[in-house]
Amino acid sequence: MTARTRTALITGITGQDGGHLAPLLHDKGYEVFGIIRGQSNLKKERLLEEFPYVQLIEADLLDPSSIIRAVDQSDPDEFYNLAAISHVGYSFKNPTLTLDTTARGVLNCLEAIRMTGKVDRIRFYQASTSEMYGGLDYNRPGLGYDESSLFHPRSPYGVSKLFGHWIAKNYRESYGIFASCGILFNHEGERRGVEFVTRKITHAVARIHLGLQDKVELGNLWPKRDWGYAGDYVRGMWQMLQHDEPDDFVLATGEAHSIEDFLSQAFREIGVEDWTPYVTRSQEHIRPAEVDILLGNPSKAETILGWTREVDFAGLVHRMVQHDIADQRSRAAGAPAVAPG
Ligand code: NAP
Ligand code: F7E
Repeated sequence: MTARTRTALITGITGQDGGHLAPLLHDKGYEVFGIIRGQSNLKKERLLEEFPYVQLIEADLLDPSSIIRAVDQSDPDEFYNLAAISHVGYSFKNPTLTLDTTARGVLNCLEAIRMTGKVDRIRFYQASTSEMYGGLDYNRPGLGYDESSLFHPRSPYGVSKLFGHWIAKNYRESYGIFASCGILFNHEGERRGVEFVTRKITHAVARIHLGLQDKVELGNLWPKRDWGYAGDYVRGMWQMLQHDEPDDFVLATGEAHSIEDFLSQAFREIGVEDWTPYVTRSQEHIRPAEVDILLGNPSKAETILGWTREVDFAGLVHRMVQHDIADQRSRAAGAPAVAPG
Protein backbone atom coordinates (compact mmCIF):
# COMPACT_ATOMS: atom_id res chain seq x y z
CA MET A 1 0.00 0.00 0.00
CA THR A 2 1.19 3.54 -0.84
CA ALA A 3 1.97 5.68 2.21
CA ARG A 4 -0.52 8.57 2.49
CA THR A 5 1.59 11.67 2.17
CA ARG A 6 -0.84 14.47 1.46
CA THR A 7 -4.40 15.33 2.39
CA ALA A 8 -7.12 16.83 0.21
CA LEU A 9 -10.55 18.24 1.06
CA ILE A 10 -13.17 18.28 -1.71
CA THR A 11 -16.50 20.13 -1.67
CA GLY A 12 -18.93 18.81 -4.30
CA ILE A 13 -17.70 15.22 -3.83
CA THR A 14 -21.14 13.89 -4.89
CA GLY A 15 -21.02 15.82 -8.18
CA GLN A 16 -19.55 14.90 -11.55
CA ASP A 17 -16.09 16.37 -10.99
CA GLY A 18 -15.87 15.12 -7.41
CA GLY A 19 -16.43 11.59 -8.76
CA HIS A 20 -13.43 11.96 -11.06
CA LEU A 21 -11.18 13.87 -8.67
CA ALA A 22 -11.53 11.60 -5.61
CA PRO A 23 -10.04 8.48 -7.32
CA LEU A 24 -7.37 10.56 -9.06
CA LEU A 25 -6.14 11.92 -5.72
CA HIS A 26 -6.47 8.54 -4.00
CA ASP A 27 -4.35 6.91 -6.73
CA LYS A 28 -1.72 9.58 -6.14
CA GLY A 29 -1.56 8.63 -2.47
CA TYR A 30 -3.69 11.40 -0.95
CA GLU A 31 -5.87 10.98 2.07
CA VAL A 32 -9.21 12.22 0.70
CA PHE A 33 -11.91 14.04 2.70
CA GLY A 34 -15.22 15.00 1.11
CA ILE A 35 -17.93 17.36 2.26
CA ILE A 36 -21.44 15.96 2.07
CA ARG A 37 -24.52 18.05 2.87
CA GLY A 38 -27.97 17.28 4.22
CA GLN A 39 -29.02 15.14 7.17
CA SER A 40 -30.01 12.29 4.85
CA ASN A 41 -28.19 12.60 1.54
CA LEU A 42 -29.34 9.77 -0.74
CA LYS A 43 -26.00 9.84 -2.60
CA LYS A 44 -24.02 8.92 0.53
CA GLU A 45 -24.42 5.16 0.31
CA ARG A 46 -23.47 4.97 -3.39
CA LEU A 47 -20.52 7.27 -2.76
CA LEU A 48 -19.11 5.15 0.05
CA GLU A 49 -19.63 2.00 -2.00
CA GLU A 50 -17.71 3.40 -4.96
CA PHE A 51 -15.07 5.35 -3.00
CA PRO A 52 -14.70 3.56 0.36
CA TYR A 53 -11.49 5.45 1.05
CA VAL A 54 -13.20 8.88 1.14
CA GLN A 55 -13.75 10.24 4.65
CA LEU A 56 -16.99 12.19 4.67
CA ILE A 57 -17.58 15.32 6.70
CA GLU A 58 -21.13 16.64 7.06
CA ALA A 59 -21.06 20.32 6.20
CA ASP A 60 -22.74 22.85 3.93
CA LEU A 61 -21.32 25.77 1.96
CA LEU A 62 -24.19 27.87 3.30
CA ASP A 63 -23.03 27.32 6.90
CA PRO A 64 -19.66 29.03 7.50
CA SER A 65 -19.05 27.34 10.86
CA SER A 66 -19.44 23.90 9.26
CA ILE A 67 -16.78 24.73 6.67
CA ILE A 68 -14.42 25.94 9.38
CA ARG A 69 -14.96 22.64 11.20
CA ALA A 70 -14.33 20.68 7.97
CA VAL A 71 -11.05 22.50 7.35
CA ASP A 72 -9.99 22.09 10.96
CA GLN A 73 -10.85 18.38 11.02
CA SER A 74 -9.28 17.43 7.68
CA ASP A 75 -6.27 19.81 7.92
CA PRO A 76 -5.79 19.59 4.13
CA ASP A 77 -2.77 20.44 2.01
CA GLU A 78 -5.15 21.00 -0.91
CA PHE A 79 -8.74 22.24 -0.80
CA TYR A 80 -10.83 21.82 -3.99
CA ASN A 81 -14.02 23.89 -3.96
CA LEU A 82 -16.21 22.14 -6.53
CA ALA A 83 -19.57 22.63 -4.82
CA ALA A 84 -22.07 25.00 -6.40
CA ILE A 85 -25.54 25.41 -7.76
CA SER A 86 -24.14 24.56 -11.18
CA HIS A 87 -27.15 24.46 -13.51
CA VAL A 88 -27.52 27.72 -15.44
CA GLY A 89 -31.27 27.30 -16.06
CA TYR A 90 -31.92 26.48 -12.39
CA SER A 91 -29.98 29.59 -11.35
CA PHE A 92 -32.56 31.81 -13.09
CA LYS A 93 -35.33 30.14 -11.08
CA ASN A 94 -33.41 30.19 -7.76
CA PRO A 95 -31.13 33.23 -7.99
CA THR A 96 -30.76 33.92 -4.26
CA LEU A 97 -29.85 30.32 -3.43
CA THR A 98 -27.40 30.41 -6.34
CA LEU A 99 -25.78 33.56 -5.02
CA ASP A 100 -25.58 32.20 -1.47
CA THR A 101 -24.03 28.89 -2.58
CA THR A 102 -22.00 29.69 -5.67
CA ALA A 103 -20.75 33.16 -4.63
CA ARG A 104 -20.89 33.48 -0.83
CA GLY A 105 -19.92 29.81 -0.45
CA VAL A 106 -16.49 30.58 -1.93
CA LEU A 107 -15.99 33.34 0.61
CA ASN A 108 -16.94 30.90 3.37
CA CYS A 109 -14.19 28.53 2.19
CA LEU A 110 -11.56 31.26 2.01
CA GLU A 111 -12.52 32.64 5.42
CA ALA A 112 -12.33 29.12 6.86
CA ILE A 113 -8.73 28.91 5.66
CA ARG A 114 -7.97 32.24 7.34
CA MET A 115 -9.84 31.57 10.55
CA THR A 116 -8.15 28.21 11.10
CA GLY A 117 -4.75 29.89 10.64
CA LYS A 118 -3.87 27.72 7.62
CA VAL A 119 -3.16 30.46 5.08
CA ASP A 120 0.42 29.27 4.55
CA ARG A 121 -0.49 25.60 4.48
CA ILE A 122 -3.49 25.15 2.17
CA ARG A 123 -3.54 25.36 -1.61
CA PHE A 124 -7.07 26.31 -2.73
CA TYR A 125 -8.72 25.47 -6.07
CA GLN A 126 -11.75 27.50 -7.16
CA ALA A 127 -14.01 26.05 -9.85
CA SER A 128 -14.44 29.06 -12.12
CA THR A 129 -16.23 28.74 -15.44
CA SER A 130 -16.49 29.80 -19.08
CA GLU A 131 -20.00 31.05 -18.19
CA MET A 132 -18.20 34.14 -16.81
CA TYR A 133 -17.47 35.15 -20.44
CA GLY A 134 -21.11 34.96 -21.46
CA GLY A 135 -20.50 34.67 -25.18
CA LEU A 136 -21.51 38.28 -25.94
CA ASP A 137 -18.03 39.67 -26.49
CA TYR A 138 -17.07 36.76 -28.67
CA ASN A 139 -15.10 38.39 -31.42
CA ARG A 140 -12.11 36.12 -31.70
CA PRO A 141 -13.16 33.45 -34.22
CA GLY A 142 -10.79 30.53 -34.16
CA LEU A 143 -8.88 31.85 -31.15
CA GLY A 144 -11.32 31.45 -28.30
CA TYR A 145 -11.51 33.02 -24.87
CA ASP A 146 -8.36 33.03 -22.78
CA GLU A 147 -7.34 34.26 -19.33
CA SER A 148 -7.26 37.90 -20.49
CA SER A 149 -10.67 38.00 -22.21
CA LEU A 150 -13.49 40.24 -20.97
CA PHE A 151 -16.13 38.82 -18.65
CA HIS A 152 -19.83 39.40 -19.34
CA PRO A 153 -21.84 36.78 -17.41
CA ARG A 154 -25.39 36.15 -18.66
CA SER A 155 -27.05 34.34 -15.73
CA PRO A 156 -27.27 34.44 -11.92
CA TYR A 157 -24.91 31.43 -12.08
CA GLY A 158 -22.33 33.27 -14.20
CA VAL A 159 -22.53 36.40 -12.04
CA SER A 160 -22.13 34.35 -8.85
CA LYS A 161 -19.15 32.47 -10.30
CA LEU A 162 -17.54 35.78 -11.24
CA PHE A 163 -17.74 36.85 -7.58
CA GLY A 164 -16.14 33.53 -6.58
CA HIS A 165 -13.40 34.05 -9.14
CA TRP A 166 -12.57 37.57 -8.00
CA ILE A 167 -12.81 36.89 -4.28
CA ALA A 168 -10.35 34.00 -4.69
CA LYS A 169 -7.99 36.33 -6.57
CA ASN A 170 -8.55 39.01 -3.94
CA TYR A 171 -7.61 36.64 -1.09
CA ARG A 172 -4.53 35.65 -3.07
CA GLU A 173 -3.50 39.30 -3.39
CA SER A 174 -4.62 40.44 0.08
CA TYR A 175 -3.58 37.55 2.32
CA GLY A 176 -1.17 35.53 0.18
CA ILE A 177 -3.46 32.48 0.03
CA PHE A 178 -2.37 30.02 -2.67
CA ALA A 179 -5.70 30.26 -4.55
CA SER A 180 -5.83 29.12 -8.18
CA CYS A 181 -8.90 29.44 -10.40
CA GLY A 182 -9.58 26.98 -13.19
CA ILE A 183 -11.71 28.65 -15.87
CA LEU A 184 -13.16 25.42 -17.18
CA PHE A 185 -15.23 25.12 -20.32
CA ASN A 186 -18.01 22.51 -20.43
CA HIS A 187 -16.79 19.04 -19.51
CA GLU A 188 -18.98 16.01 -19.62
CA GLY A 189 -18.94 12.22 -19.30
CA GLU A 190 -20.72 9.22 -17.82
CA ARG A 191 -20.99 10.99 -14.45
CA ARG A 192 -22.71 14.09 -15.86
CA GLY A 193 -26.13 14.88 -14.38
CA VAL A 194 -29.06 14.15 -16.72
CA GLU A 195 -30.22 17.75 -16.28
CA PHE A 196 -27.38 18.92 -18.57
CA VAL A 197 -27.94 18.79 -22.31
CA THR A 198 -25.22 16.28 -23.30
CA ARG A 199 -26.22 13.60 -20.81
CA LYS A 200 -29.90 14.29 -21.39
CA ILE A 201 -29.26 13.49 -25.07
CA THR A 202 -27.07 10.39 -24.58
CA HIS A 203 -29.44 9.02 -21.93
CA ALA A 204 -32.40 9.52 -24.32
CA VAL A 205 -30.52 8.09 -27.32
CA ALA A 206 -29.72 4.94 -25.34
CA ARG A 207 -33.35 4.55 -24.27
CA ILE A 208 -34.66 5.22 -27.79
CA HIS A 209 -32.24 2.56 -29.08
CA LEU A 210 -33.58 0.05 -26.55
CA GLY A 211 -37.24 0.93 -27.22
CA LEU A 212 -37.70 2.45 -23.75
CA GLN A 213 -38.44 6.02 -24.88
CA ASP A 214 -39.76 7.69 -28.08
CA LYS A 215 -38.48 11.25 -28.05
CA VAL A 216 -36.37 13.81 -26.21
CA GLU A 217 -37.60 17.34 -25.45
CA LEU A 218 -35.02 20.13 -25.75
CA GLY A 219 -34.71 23.94 -25.89
CA ASN A 220 -32.36 25.90 -28.18
CA LEU A 221 -30.33 23.72 -30.55
CA TRP A 222 -28.05 26.31 -32.14
CA PRO A 223 -25.85 27.38 -29.15
CA LYS A 224 -22.27 26.14 -29.38
CA ARG A 225 -20.16 24.80 -26.56
CA ASP A 226 -16.56 23.68 -26.18
CA TRP A 227 -17.17 20.18 -24.79
CA GLY A 228 -14.36 18.11 -23.23
CA TYR A 229 -14.14 15.03 -21.02
CA ALA A 230 -14.33 15.58 -17.24
CA GLY A 231 -11.57 13.03 -16.51
CA ASP A 232 -9.10 15.16 -18.47
CA TYR A 233 -10.22 18.35 -16.71
CA VAL A 234 -9.84 17.19 -13.10
CA ARG A 235 -6.24 16.24 -13.93
CA GLY A 236 -5.79 19.90 -14.92
CA MET A 237 -7.22 21.03 -11.54
CA TRP A 238 -4.61 18.96 -9.74
CA GLN A 239 -1.84 20.27 -12.01
CA MET A 240 -2.84 23.86 -11.14
CA LEU A 241 -2.24 23.18 -7.45
CA GLN A 242 1.17 21.57 -8.16
CA HIS A 243 2.40 24.69 -9.99
CA ASP A 244 4.94 26.96 -8.22
CA GLU A 245 2.62 29.97 -8.15
CA PRO A 246 -1.15 30.39 -7.78
CA ASP A 247 -2.64 31.51 -11.08
CA ASP A 248 -5.70 31.28 -13.36
CA PHE A 249 -5.91 28.81 -16.21
CA VAL A 250 -8.41 28.10 -18.98
CA LEU A 251 -9.11 24.41 -19.66
CA ALA A 252 -10.90 23.80 -22.96
CA THR A 253 -10.55 21.79 -26.17
CA GLY A 254 -10.37 24.72 -28.61
CA GLU A 255 -13.30 23.29 -30.64
CA ALA A 256 -16.96 24.38 -30.45
CA HIS A 257 -19.93 22.28 -31.54
CA SER A 258 -23.64 23.09 -31.59
CA ILE A 259 -26.28 21.03 -29.81
CA GLU A 260 -27.38 19.91 -33.29
CA ASP A 261 -23.82 18.60 -33.87
CA PHE A 262 -24.03 16.71 -30.57
CA LEU A 263 -27.41 15.24 -31.56
CA SER A 264 -26.06 14.11 -34.96
CA GLN A 265 -23.01 12.48 -33.39
CA ALA A 266 -25.03 10.76 -30.65
CA PHE A 267 -27.74 9.39 -32.97
CA ARG A 268 -25.04 8.18 -35.39
CA GLU A 269 -23.82 5.94 -32.53
CA ILE A 270 -27.10 3.99 -32.84
CA GLY A 271 -27.13 4.04 -36.63
CA VAL A 272 -29.67 6.90 -37.02
CA GLU A 273 -28.70 9.59 -39.57
CA ASP A 274 -31.83 11.79 -39.26
CA TRP A 275 -32.47 12.65 -35.61
CA THR A 276 -35.24 15.18 -36.28
CA PRO A 277 -38.20 12.77 -35.76
CA TYR A 278 -36.90 12.00 -32.26
CA VAL A 279 -36.53 15.58 -30.97
CA THR A 280 -39.28 17.91 -29.79
CA ARG A 281 -38.82 21.47 -28.59
CA SER A 282 -40.17 23.17 -25.48
CA GLN A 283 -40.08 26.73 -24.16
CA GLU A 284 -39.51 25.21 -20.72
CA HIS A 285 -35.82 24.69 -21.53
CA ILE A 286 -35.23 28.16 -22.95
CA ARG A 287 -33.46 30.54 -20.58
CA PRO A 288 -34.21 34.27 -20.16
CA ALA A 289 -30.75 34.97 -21.65
CA GLU A 290 -28.82 32.47 -23.77
CA VAL A 291 -25.05 32.13 -24.24
CA ASP A 292 -24.60 31.71 -27.99
CA ILE A 293 -21.07 30.37 -28.18
CA LEU A 294 -18.28 29.43 -25.80
CA LEU A 295 -14.95 28.48 -27.32
CA GLY A 296 -11.83 28.31 -25.16
CA ASN A 297 -8.12 28.69 -25.74
CA PRO A 298 -6.17 26.40 -23.39
CA SER A 299 -2.67 27.44 -24.61
CA LYS A 300 -1.55 28.77 -21.22
CA ALA A 301 -2.42 25.53 -19.39
CA GLU A 302 -0.79 23.48 -22.17
CA THR A 303 2.42 25.52 -22.10
CA ILE A 304 2.83 26.19 -18.39
CA LEU A 305 1.23 23.11 -16.81
CA GLY A 306 1.83 20.65 -19.65
CA TRP A 307 -1.93 19.89 -19.59
CA THR A 308 -3.15 17.52 -22.31
CA ARG A 309 -6.47 15.93 -23.29
CA GLU A 310 -7.04 12.31 -24.18
CA VAL A 311 -10.69 12.40 -25.29
CA ASP A 312 -11.93 14.35 -28.34
CA PHE A 313 -15.53 15.29 -29.26
CA ALA A 314 -16.33 12.03 -31.11
CA GLY A 315 -14.66 10.01 -28.33
CA LEU A 316 -16.69 11.83 -25.69
CA VAL A 317 -20.03 11.20 -27.40
CA HIS A 318 -19.10 7.56 -28.08
CA ARG A 319 -18.17 7.00 -24.46
CA MET A 320 -21.35 8.57 -23.10
CA VAL A 321 -23.78 6.83 -25.49
CA GLN A 322 -22.14 3.41 -25.06
CA HIS A 323 -22.14 3.76 -21.28
CA ASP A 324 -25.79 4.77 -21.27
CA ILE A 325 -26.79 1.86 -23.53
CA ALA A 326 -25.04 -0.63 -21.24
CA ASP A 327 -26.51 1.02 -18.14
CA GLN A 328 -30.09 1.25 -19.45
CA ARG A 329 -29.97 -2.34 -20.73
CA SER A 330 -28.82 -3.56 -17.33
CA ARG A 331 -31.48 -1.59 -15.44
CA ALA A 332 -34.22 -2.73 -17.83
CA ALA A 333 -33.22 -6.33 -17.09
CA GLY A 334 -33.52 -5.66 -13.35
CA ALA A 335 -29.73 -5.86 -12.93
CA PRO A 336 -27.63 -3.24 -11.09
CA ALA A 337 -26.67 0.06 -12.73
CA VAL A 338 -23.39 -0.01 -14.67
CA ALA A 339 -20.67 1.94 -12.81
CA PRO A 340 -19.26 4.95 -14.68
CA GLY A 341 -15.87 4.14 -16.25
P1 NAP B 1 -22.33 19.10 -10.14
O1 NAP B 1 -22.26 17.72 -10.68
O2 NAP B 1 -23.59 19.89 -10.32
O3 NAP B 1 -22.01 19.01 -8.56
C1 NAP B 1 -22.29 20.08 -7.70
C2 NAP B 1 -21.91 19.66 -6.29
O4 NAP B 1 -22.14 20.76 -5.41
C3 NAP B 1 -22.73 18.48 -5.73
O5 NAP B 1 -21.85 17.60 -5.07
C4 NAP B 1 -23.66 19.16 -4.72
O6 NAP B 1 -24.04 18.33 -3.65
C5 NAP B 1 -22.74 20.26 -4.22
N1 NAP B 1 -23.46 21.31 -3.51
C6 NAP B 1 -24.46 22.08 -3.97
N2 NAP B 1 -24.87 22.94 -3.01
C7 NAP B 1 -24.10 22.68 -1.92
C8 NAP B 1 -24.04 23.23 -0.62
N3 NAP B 1 -24.85 24.20 -0.22
N4 NAP B 1 -23.11 22.76 0.24
C9 NAP B 1 -22.27 21.76 -0.13
N5 NAP B 1 -22.30 21.18 -1.35
C10 NAP B 1 -23.20 21.65 -2.23
O7 NAP B 1 -21.15 20.00 -10.71
P2 NAP B 1 -19.84 19.53 -11.55
O8 NAP B 1 -20.22 19.41 -12.98
O9 NAP B 1 -19.17 18.43 -10.84
O10 NAP B 1 -18.96 20.86 -11.46
C11 NAP B 1 -18.05 21.06 -10.37
C12 NAP B 1 -17.81 22.56 -10.22
O11 NAP B 1 -17.24 23.08 -11.42
C13 NAP B 1 -19.07 23.38 -9.97
O12 NAP B 1 -18.71 24.44 -9.11
C14 NAP B 1 -19.44 23.93 -11.33
O13 NAP B 1 -20.16 25.12 -11.21
C15 NAP B 1 -18.05 24.14 -11.92
N6 NAP B 1 -17.96 24.03 -13.38
C16 NAP B 1 -18.46 22.93 -14.02
C17 NAP B 1 -18.30 22.82 -15.39
C18 NAP B 1 -18.81 21.60 -16.13
O14 NAP B 1 -18.89 21.67 -17.36
N7 NAP B 1 -19.10 20.50 -15.44
C19 NAP B 1 -17.61 23.81 -16.11
C20 NAP B 1 -17.08 24.89 -15.41
C21 NAP B 1 -17.24 24.99 -14.03
P3 NAP B 1 -25.41 17.45 -3.67
O15 NAP B 1 -25.06 16.20 -4.43
O16 NAP B 1 -25.69 17.23 -2.24
O17 NAP B 1 -26.44 18.27 -4.40
O1 F7E C 1 -26.64 23.73 -21.54
C1 F7E C 1 -28.94 24.29 -24.30
C2 F7E C 1 -28.80 25.36 -23.24
O2 F7E C 1 -27.20 23.02 -19.23
C3 F7E C 1 -25.86 23.80 -22.71
C4 F7E C 1 -22.62 23.77 -16.51
O3 F7E C 1 -21.78 22.69 -16.18
O4 F7E C 1 -21.30 24.34 -18.43
C5 F7E C 1 -22.61 23.98 -18.01
O5 F7E C 1 -23.54 25.00 -18.33
C6 F7E C 1 -26.66 24.44 -23.82
C7 F7E C 1 -27.34 25.76 -23.43
O6 F7E C 1 -24.80 23.51 -19.87
C8 F7E C 1 -31.54 21.98 -23.32
O7 F7E C 1 -29.73 26.43 -23.48
C9 F7E C 1 -31.00 23.09 -25.09
O8 F7E C 1 -27.23 26.64 -24.52
O9 F7E C 1 -25.84 21.47 -20.68
P1 F7E C 1 -26.17 22.84 -20.28
P2 F7E C 1 -24.33 25.03 -19.72
O10 F7E C 1 -25.47 25.96 -19.55
O11 F7E C 1 -23.39 25.31 -20.84
C10 F7E C 1 -20.78 25.54 -17.85
C11 F7E C 1 -19.39 25.76 -18.38
C12 F7E C 1 -20.90 25.54 -16.37
O12 F7E C 1 -20.05 26.13 -15.68
C13 F7E C 1 -22.15 25.02 -15.79
O13 F7E C 1 -21.96 24.68 -14.40
O14 F7E C 1 -27.72 23.56 -24.17
N1 F7E C 1 -30.07 23.38 -24.13
N2 F7E C 1 -31.91 22.25 -24.62
C14 F7E C 1 -30.38 22.70 -23.02
N3 F7E C 1 -29.78 22.63 -21.83
C15 F7E C 1 -30.33 21.83 -20.89
N4 F7E C 1 -29.73 21.72 -19.69
N5 F7E C 1 -31.47 21.10 -21.14
C16 F7E C 1 -32.12 21.14 -22.33
O15 F7E C 1 -33.14 20.51 -22.52
